[in-house]
Amino acid sequence: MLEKVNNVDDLKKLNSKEKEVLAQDIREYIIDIVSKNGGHLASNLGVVELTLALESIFDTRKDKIIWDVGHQTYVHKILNGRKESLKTLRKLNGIAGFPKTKESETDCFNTGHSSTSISAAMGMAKARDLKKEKYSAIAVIGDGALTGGMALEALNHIGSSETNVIVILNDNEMSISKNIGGVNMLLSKLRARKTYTASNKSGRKILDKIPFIGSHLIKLIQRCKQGIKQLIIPKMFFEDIGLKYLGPIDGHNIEDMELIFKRAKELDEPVLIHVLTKKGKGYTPAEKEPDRFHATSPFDIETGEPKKSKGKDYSKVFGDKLVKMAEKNQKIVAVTASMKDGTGLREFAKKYPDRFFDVGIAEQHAITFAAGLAKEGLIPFVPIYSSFYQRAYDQVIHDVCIQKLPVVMCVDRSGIVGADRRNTSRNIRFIIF
Ligand SMILES: Cc1ncc(C[n+]2csc(CCOP(=O)(O)OP(=O)(O)O)c2C)c(N)n1
Repeated sequence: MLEKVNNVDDLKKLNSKEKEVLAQDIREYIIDIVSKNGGHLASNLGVVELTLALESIFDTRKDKIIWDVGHQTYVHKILNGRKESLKTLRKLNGIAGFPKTKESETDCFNTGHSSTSISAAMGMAKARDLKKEKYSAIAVIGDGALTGGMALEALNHIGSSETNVIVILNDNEMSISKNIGGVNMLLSKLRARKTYTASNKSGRKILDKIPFIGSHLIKLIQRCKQGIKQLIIPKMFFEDIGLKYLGPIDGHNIEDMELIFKRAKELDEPVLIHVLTKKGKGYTPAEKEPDRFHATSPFDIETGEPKKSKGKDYSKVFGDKLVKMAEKNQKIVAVTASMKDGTGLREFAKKYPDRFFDVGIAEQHAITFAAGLAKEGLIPFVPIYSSFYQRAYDQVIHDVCIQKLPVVMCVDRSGIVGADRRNTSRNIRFIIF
């Protein structure tokens, strides 16, 4: 099927069964490439059906789909003119691993740093309305990225705007590691609800046809449902801050998603569609260890084992040393912004769970939180990749440096990174505080 599909027009001609076959082909294609070149695997496998449904209902040549972080856009690239060039992923002068406006008009906004998509979609929607144009503005954001302050700031703005912006929450219960925090607690209550399916909708159609009684019955059921919702999810959060909540919906059922996307497209208000997906879907090693397969080096498809065993890198040296120092000094604590593994803190978290804090994708909060810890006599270590430290410049200066607080800022990935070197100005950066 993938041989027949070269662009979104080919996709739009397929029926549901054919799209399912295509989804399988795309998975195999991505696994094959990433096993050879390395790349972001688990997140891409999780959004195959979601991407097919989105690109079937919307038109990326006109509508604006902004993928948060953007590490999960391989399927989008395959459908939008870059099927062959995906083979050059992580190669010198090869295709970018993230959306790039320079690469295609269908990549409508560059992403990379988390939690920006809702703000950008809101900006595009407002521009559309002012210019009296017609297109949809859609942010696709993961449950991990939703923990970032910017995403919450944008939701706050959208809620009072009456602007048609569609937020698709791609909820796989994972950031890079297991997602944590209050937002995750809220989502787990919503996940527990019955999923919205095409058959729910057809049930409604049948009721609709019964004259008089039908509409009354629907209203009654809706009132009861609302009552139950309020009981289970106090105040409904998203609806209370002004977004229509649709879902949860099975993110691997293309037909169901297409129905709900069509509905959202017609609404004249901000909508949040809660889509449930499985990270690593369709490749057993990645389903079992989605964190290891979030971003991977080349691996053996049969076993899932890396082709080259990983040597001791700077993060490992740092992590081991910190564990040793923490044995001797009880005041040492560690803070991460959703990067426990990448920054070498796995051992520390295991050994000292009470002294380890994963605050979500929240670099700004991480630094000021560490400032609070330091002010009260603890010694916080905060390892953050150099690129993401940018998020917290203000907190570093205003909350830590000016008050001369002993927060230990550990900046890694501040150099030229091998496989990612093309186009990645974000990797060539030195931070001196
Ligand atoms: C500001 C910032 N901090 C950290 C990261 C590193 N990072 C990349 S993806 C990711 C997890 C994203 O989780 P989620 O949004 O749920 O997407 P998923 O991969 O689960 O689909 C993190 C922490 C980042 N891209 N930006």
